[in-house]
Amino acid sequence: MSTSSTSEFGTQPFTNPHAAAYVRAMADLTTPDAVFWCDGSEGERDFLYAEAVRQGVLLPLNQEKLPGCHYHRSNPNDVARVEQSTFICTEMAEDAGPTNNWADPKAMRARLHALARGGMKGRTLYAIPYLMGPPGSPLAKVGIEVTDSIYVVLNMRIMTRMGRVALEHLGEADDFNRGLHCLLDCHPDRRLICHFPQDNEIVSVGSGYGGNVLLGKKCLALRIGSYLGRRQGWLAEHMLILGVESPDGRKSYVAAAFPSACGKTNFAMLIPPARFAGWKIWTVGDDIAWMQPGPDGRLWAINPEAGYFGVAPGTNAKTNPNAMATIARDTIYTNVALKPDGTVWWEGHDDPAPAECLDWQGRPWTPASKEKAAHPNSRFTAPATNNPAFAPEALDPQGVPIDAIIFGGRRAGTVPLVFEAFNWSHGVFLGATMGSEMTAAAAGTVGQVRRDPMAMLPFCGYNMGRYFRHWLDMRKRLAEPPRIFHVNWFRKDSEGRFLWPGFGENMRVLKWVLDRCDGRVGAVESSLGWVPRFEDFDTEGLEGFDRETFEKLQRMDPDEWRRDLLSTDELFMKLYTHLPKELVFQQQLLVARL
Ligand code: OXD
Ligand code: MN
Repeated sequence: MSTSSTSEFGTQPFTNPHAAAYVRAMADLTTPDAVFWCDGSEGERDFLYAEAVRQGVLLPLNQEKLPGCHYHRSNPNDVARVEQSTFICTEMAEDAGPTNNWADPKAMRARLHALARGGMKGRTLYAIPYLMGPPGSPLAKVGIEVTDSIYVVLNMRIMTRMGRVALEHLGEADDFNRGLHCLLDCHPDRRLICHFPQDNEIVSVGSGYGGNVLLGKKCLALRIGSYLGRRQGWLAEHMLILGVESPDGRKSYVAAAFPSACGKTNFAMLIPPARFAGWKIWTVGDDIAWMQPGPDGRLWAINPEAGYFGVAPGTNAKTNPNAMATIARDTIYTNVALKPDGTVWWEGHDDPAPAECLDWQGRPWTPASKEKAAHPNSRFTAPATNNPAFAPEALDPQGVPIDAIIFGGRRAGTVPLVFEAFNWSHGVFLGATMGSEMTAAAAGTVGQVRRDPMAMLPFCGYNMGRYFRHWLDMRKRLAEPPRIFHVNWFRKDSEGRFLWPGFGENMRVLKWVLDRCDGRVGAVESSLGWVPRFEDFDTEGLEGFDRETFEKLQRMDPDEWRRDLLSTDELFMKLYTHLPKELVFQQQLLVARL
């Protein structure tokens, strides 16, 4: 095994002895033909894109229409996160808790090493140093990912602060996440995404899908991050962060948790409707928030990521103009359709369906084809700084102070458009009991409602009961806690039509949320929480939206809620041994109010 000899790039081993020793140990295990030490430079980027094109991993797109953009097709069996193959490996099974797959660390490590042994023969090992969070942030964390996928390297370049900046942040320390990724033969039987939170280590084999292999994202920023957050007194959450600037120049910040593929990216990049002239939304992050109490007793948040790994289908100039501008350059498209002119298309694109193209599997496709041209979980990977609404505060090491937290699921029925928690522990209860219909972001039954506490069901790296306790305990360290809200953009009428237009119009909900935070409006007490009065809810310019529609959207049917509570009960029973009593009391109070 030699250091990469194909170019001047990739030849400089890391000077941090612990990082270099980890890479060498992984190379000894996986026996690649060469080791490529990434430094994150521009020259290296150009070299790696050329190399990925040469290998056929990426296809350059039409450089006039989509400058700097590339196209990738994954193995058709490898298109989403695989929750059934994702493990938390802790000494005690109860540390992983009943909502995670648990495995004994020694046995799992032996299994993984047997799979990875010699697994990079004939290939190049890329050693990627990366930083999650703005350089200099007290919350920022370093990871070293070792991978044999050049696609992973190029995606990590977009999604994280990759290269020297990470090694500089690390200095001489040994405090970094160790991550091994090995494609193997990409067979579902040999696909395992394993976390060793007690060792700050990740091993992912047998997949090339982003959520399984861009180890900084779900694996470090959420699963390992949530574990570290509990020990160190902070929160790692599946939340977007946005800034709302009012016409007088004041900025407020909101963090919002929605399950995967439920519109976090769209909400984070929202453009207010004409009615809100002078208002502006700024994107701090679209998927992950790391939050800790500041010296002022407020909750401060950073986005640990540097890019967006967004769902392509449904993205267009109406649903998300900022995303369309963001992905017009320097973007990697995965599993979308490829048009003859070297541009891309997906269901819900602005352009009409092409007369002919290649579908996400490379098969000829026409509008008469029965299957979709783009995979429902096809993705774009794009730099956050491309976003016209990118908030400069996203670069601030201290982050932004959060005024409101919003929880939301995708629910065709039962759940009103918006309501506010009575207090912090009621808000934690609302987050803990969130339900949502499953989407294509994970392998499973799309459309089935499941409890997805705080949108963290697939991402909480430890016992969910203890996670709720940690949330409740945070209150003691917050002199000025954010207010907590629950929203549902997806309620339908009896004919199956959406009752709420969503997208930019969600600004109206945001306005009510901020009016509540600033004490500008009252609210009505309901069984579920504080709800808006129609008079306080801005509907000006919202065509055809009247009091009756508002009431349908806000309707609360006690019978539907009692049915919903049965599935909350199921979750609570599952977590019984570690479930904080406060949440049981909150549930009893809700039952009493119903
Ligand atoms: C994502 C997800 O990719 O949640 O962000 O699956
Ligand atoms: Mn996500």
